[in-house]
Amino acid sequence: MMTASPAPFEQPIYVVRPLLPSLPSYTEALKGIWERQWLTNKGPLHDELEGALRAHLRAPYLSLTGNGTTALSLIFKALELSGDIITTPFTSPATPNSARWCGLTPVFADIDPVTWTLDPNAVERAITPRTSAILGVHIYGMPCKLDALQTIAKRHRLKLVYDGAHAFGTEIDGEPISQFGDATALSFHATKFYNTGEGGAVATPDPALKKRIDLLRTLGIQDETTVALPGINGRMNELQAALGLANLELVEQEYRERSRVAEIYRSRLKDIDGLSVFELPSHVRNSHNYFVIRIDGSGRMDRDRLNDRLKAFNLFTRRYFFPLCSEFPFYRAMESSRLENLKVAHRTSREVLCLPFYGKLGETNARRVGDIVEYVLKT
Ligand code: T4K
Repeated sequence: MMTASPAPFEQPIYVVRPLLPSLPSYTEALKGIWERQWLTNKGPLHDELEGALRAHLRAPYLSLTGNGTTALSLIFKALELSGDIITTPFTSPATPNSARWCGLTPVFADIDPVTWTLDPNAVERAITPRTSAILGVHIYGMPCKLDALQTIAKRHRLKLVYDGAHAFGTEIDGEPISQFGDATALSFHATKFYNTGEGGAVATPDPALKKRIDLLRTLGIQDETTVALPGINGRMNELQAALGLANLELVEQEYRERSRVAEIYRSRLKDIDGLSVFELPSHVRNSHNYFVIRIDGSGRMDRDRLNDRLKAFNLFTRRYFFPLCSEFPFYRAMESSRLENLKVAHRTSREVLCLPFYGKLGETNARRVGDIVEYVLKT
């Protein structure tokens, strides 16, 4: 057992740092943009990235968007959803808020205690004649219960949408996650495993839906005089696409580095009372977007105290996702937000903590993080 206090980090260590190409390689890519003077509206880099990501993710069809929230909104509009959409409260505000923004009512259902994704039984209980869709979240890259949700959606003639913001590169038995359901939204925000600064995409197995998304993301403009749909501006621009192309070259190395950090965390944190690591099943390829631990209260310290005490070591962990979306003032009063309805989600949101997780953290710093977490929890 460690007794001497580990030294704090000299610089703040954040939960994530964005993947970035070298500045010279990015400025090289910018030269072409300057020469062409073509900044947005389906420029050549946009189209190149769309094709490259489709191939990389083995997505049947893929449309780039300005961010993940817009990707979700475009899906809801393209599917012409109305009424209620059943979703999880254990997620980013982006998930229910994008639905609400599109005139839908998010109805919260509880999560499964092991996968922390939507519990299919809870979903089925929440279905009413007002329900038009199910919105599952592959939280931390953990796939939703795909077969069960598909069966329910089919039985009740509902659309099935996935929020795959954390699931870049997630595969199940070698099958890419982006082919399931009617459509999957991806986020390429700076804090995601793969980023374009701000950015996102819609992946779908349906070519007709891809066509509608493409039209909706560009204000519905078909040609100079035809506006076919009441769309919005959901585009990605050329500067983002250039960053995306450069970052795509780096994802394999980033994945290896994050795998190494994850191994170090696992071995450093395995014998601490009350701490467990959130693990994905072996048939799932981890997206390595977050490294999540659970502090279940059986040890010496609760999650919030740990999160606070780590700050003294210049370590800034995050409580994704606390509070639950159902606790937000504008959702709190809904019937589905009642605590009795969301017991598993409520407990989970009070026990999870995301540790710093990015390739540049490096092995030495990962060991230091492990030492500090162990020290704080054991003293
Ligand atoms: N669905 C799910 C399940 C999501 O998690 C998200 C986004 C979405 C949908 C929507 O996708 P987008 O529309 O965003 O594409 C962050 C992100 O803003 C948000 O994208 C993300 N989820 C959410 C989980 O996390 P914050 O408020 O925690 O970010 P912030 O600014 O506190 O950053 C966290 C840490 O990252 C900082 O302490 C330092 C580091 N950082 C951050 C930025 C922005 C950097 O080092 N560089 C940066 O540029 O929300």
